[in-house]
This record gives sequence, C-alpha cells and structure tokens, in this order.
Amino acid sequence: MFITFEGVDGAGKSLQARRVSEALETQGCEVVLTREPGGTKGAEELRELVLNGNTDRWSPMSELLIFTAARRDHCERVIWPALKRGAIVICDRFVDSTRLYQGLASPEMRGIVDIIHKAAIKTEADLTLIFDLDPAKAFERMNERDETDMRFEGHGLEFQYTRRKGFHDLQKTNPDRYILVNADQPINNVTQEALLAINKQLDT
Ligand code: Z5A
Repeated sequence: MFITFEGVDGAGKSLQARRVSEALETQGCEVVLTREPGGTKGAEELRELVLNGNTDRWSPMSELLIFTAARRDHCERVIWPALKRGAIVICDRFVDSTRLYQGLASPEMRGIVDIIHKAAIKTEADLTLIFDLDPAKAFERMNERDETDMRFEGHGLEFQYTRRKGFHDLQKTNPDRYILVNADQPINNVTQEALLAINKQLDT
C-alpha cells in the first residue's frame, strides 16, 4: 500500500509520518518511511539544488523537471521495489505537492504536471492523507524551529492559503483516496485520526 502525506508547509506531516510508521510497525507491518524531494542519494542531491538559493533560482518548469527526475530515481530505487515486496510505503510529500506548488504557477502548468507525471512516473498513491491546518498556525509552528531550506518559505503566507484550497479541491475529486486529517489538534489525536484512516483502508 502506497500512502502519501500532504498539506501546507508546517502542518505536521513529517512528525506524523514518523509516528504513524512506528505505530504500523508495532502492528507488525513492514513500513518504508521516505520523503520527497529525496529518499535516495541522487534525489537528496537534487533536493539540495531545488530547496536552496533565491526564490527565483529556478522557473516553475525547471523545478518540475528537477522534482520529476528526483521522483523517478526515488521510485526506481525505493518505492517500486518496496511496493513489489508488499511493504507499506509512507512518503512525506509526492506528486500532489508538485500539483499544488509547481502546478499552481499558471493554469498551463497544472496540466503539464499531469502530463509529465503520466509519462515519467504514472504511480499514484492508494491513500493520501492531507494534514489540514490554517497556514497562519502552521507558520507559527515553523517559526519555532530552526530552518535551513528557506527557498520555498520565501513564497509567503498568501500562497499557502491558495495551496490549502488546492488540497481541499483535490480531496473533492476523489474522496476515497484523499482523506482530510484535522491537524489542528494535539499531536496524539492527529496520529490517531491518521491511523484510523489507514487501518480502515488496510481492512478493505
Ligand atoms: N515541493 C515542491 O515544490 N514540489 C514537489 O513536488 C515536492 C516538494 C515533493 C519541501 O520542503 C519543499 O519542497 C516544500 C514543498 C516543495 N516546501 N516547503 N517549504 P520540506 O520537506 O523541508 O518541508 P515540508 O514538506 O513543508 O515540511 P515541513 O516544513 O518540515 O513541515 P511538516 O512536515 O508539515 O511539519 P513538521 O516538521 O512535522 O512540524 C512542524 C512543527 O510543528 C514542528 O516543530 C512540530 O513539532 C510542530 N507540530 C507538529 N504537529 C503539531 C501539533 N499537532 N501541535 C503542535 N505542534 C505541532
């Protein structure tokens, strides 16, 4: 089963990905926890390239191609082999982030993201948990920690509201695959809500 965690910056995806993975391992599942951009040596190198530097360092199209190259390597070396042997893969961001970051750069880009994804990757998650939080609250949480990859944070709060709406719209297109998780709760409650959605899917 391929599960992706999505949401605006600072919604709690990475923390919940670790907690949910640990809980599923305790249930006896083999879990591969990974992230994007990254997950392999080459993709982590591309991550450095794309997340650092000035906001205008790459155009949306260049970014899309770098993220896709990183994703292809990640799928070939980690995600596809793990899914083939029956593991649960939990990936902290995947193509829906490309849809909601590079894809929102212009109406034309949104379609191009899907075309490139279909040509180079094809794989979609079986289940996508969208960690839903007011971007202003997420921003407060992020301010409390040390940040090194600042390029995307430079996009500002307004973009985060547009992305949050984009995630809501995506959820409506396929409510069986996309589940909204209320990220505005104590950490344990968020983990329980996420686990409930995953176990429901595992049982079907
Ligand atoms: N990107 C893209 O443009 N296109 C793509 O295709 C892909 C990605 C795949 C990756 O950065 C960037 O790449 C990202 C999109 C872009 N843009 N940014 N920025 P990243 O991996 O470094 O960052 P991120 O994915 O946005 O994750 P994040 O900023 O680390 O946020 P998070 O994982 O959602 O949150 P967290 O680190 O788990 O939690 C944030 C803080 O809140 C932390 O101190 C927690 O302890 C705290 N927290 C978490 N949950 C709670 C609750 N429930 N209550 C209180 N405090 C909490």
